[in-house]
Amino acid sequence: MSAMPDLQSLWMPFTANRQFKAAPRLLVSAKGMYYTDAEGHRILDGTAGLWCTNAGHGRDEIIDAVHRQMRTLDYAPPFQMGCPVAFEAARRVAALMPPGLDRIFFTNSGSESVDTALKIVLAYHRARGEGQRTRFIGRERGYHGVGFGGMSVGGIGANRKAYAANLMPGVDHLPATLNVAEAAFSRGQPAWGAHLADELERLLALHDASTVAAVIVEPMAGSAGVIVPPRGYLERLRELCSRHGILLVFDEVITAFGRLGAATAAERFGVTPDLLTLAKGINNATVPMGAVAVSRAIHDAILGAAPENAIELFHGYTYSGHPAAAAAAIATLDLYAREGLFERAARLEPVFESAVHALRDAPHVKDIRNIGMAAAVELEPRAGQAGARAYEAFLACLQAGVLVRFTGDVLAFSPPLIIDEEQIATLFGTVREALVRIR
Ligand code: PXG
Repeated sequence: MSAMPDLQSLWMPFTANRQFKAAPRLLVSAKGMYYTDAEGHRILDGTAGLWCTNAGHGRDEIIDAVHRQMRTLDYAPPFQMGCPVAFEAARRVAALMPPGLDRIFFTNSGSESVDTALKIVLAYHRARGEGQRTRFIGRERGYHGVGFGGMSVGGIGANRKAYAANLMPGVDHLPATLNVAEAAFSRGQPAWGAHLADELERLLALHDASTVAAVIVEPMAGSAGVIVPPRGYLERLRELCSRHGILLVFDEVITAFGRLGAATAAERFGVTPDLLTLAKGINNATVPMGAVAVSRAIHDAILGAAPENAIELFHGYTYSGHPAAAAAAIATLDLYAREGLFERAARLEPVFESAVHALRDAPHVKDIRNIGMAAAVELEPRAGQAGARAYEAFLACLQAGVLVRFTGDVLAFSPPLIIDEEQIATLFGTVREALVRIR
């Protein structure tokens, strides 16, 4: 039992602050698959924090690497100076990316990665004399973080509403691919929905393809509740982008580093984008870090267009490639490889899939979706109280010692990749009991 801190000063992000502070939920320590809360209860982590601690919590190898790095070099300016650990981290990240995407720009979060990717896209077209390509196409229900760029290409109404007048201009959106009427209870990629990629052709006709800079999508939409790409959908987007000289950006902040049983969703789905955004699992969330993996052709075009000895891209962060974050990334990628965690996720996927789909006959369940070590259970909203059921189910699970994520009336699951079969059974068994208990 730890003392309750004064809760007033901290304005919590994406949180119902008043509701939370009236009945706080505090996590005070973590190890492996478990958190410990302020009352000393052990809580099974069904969400890998926020889809990020893919190797589990409190990994000594990562902590020790950060500690050693901090004692050696705490900070070095990343503009016009460098430190070896950042270069090594970039080399290691590049080695996991799809062929060709081997130039790595470091950021500190997924939001910064997205805004960085959008800026690189614009700089690239301009470098090639195609400065008229300024439009971006995102997708409804997409989440690309909270910067003005990412929010603008994002498609979650609640995240945009208060800022609507100041969103980035020149953005349009593809329709979301979720369709419960057509594809409820799909296992893995739905068979229905590839034709939705053809909506891109409609948008290209409307805006003229020559004005479009890039299409950005999450290969699997995480925040919106695990929306899995229909079979053939990403392939079709790739084909249309290539045909029209438009860059394709995959936002892999959630999907990279094993979540889908491979280093990237691009690898899993066999579709290679031109840029790929990263964060979260890049260093097990030990220290804030994000990155953009960029095709060498784009990198070289931007560098080649600048005068000799000039800065080629006017962009970067004080903490780009921060030594602590970079050391954590190297140690994390070592751990992923040593423990074969991406392969482990692929191997456990059928177990995870069966366990979540076993909830099909549980009360309130409207749809179940899954791929890799990610799954969502969508609930029928209670009449006049949208979101209440998922929130109550979340609380009931927490009470029973299991952390799940909820958004709207969707429960989402994305455990650390070290989860075992027994813990998978506990996770979904607890969810069933919670669904039985709520009304
Ligand atoms: N892109 C994607 C695809 C994301 O999932 C971001 C960008 C932004 O990353 P940062 O590091 O700026 O937060 C994300 C973040 C959830 C949840 O429960 C998802 C995210 C963050 C918080 C909660 O779905 N994804």
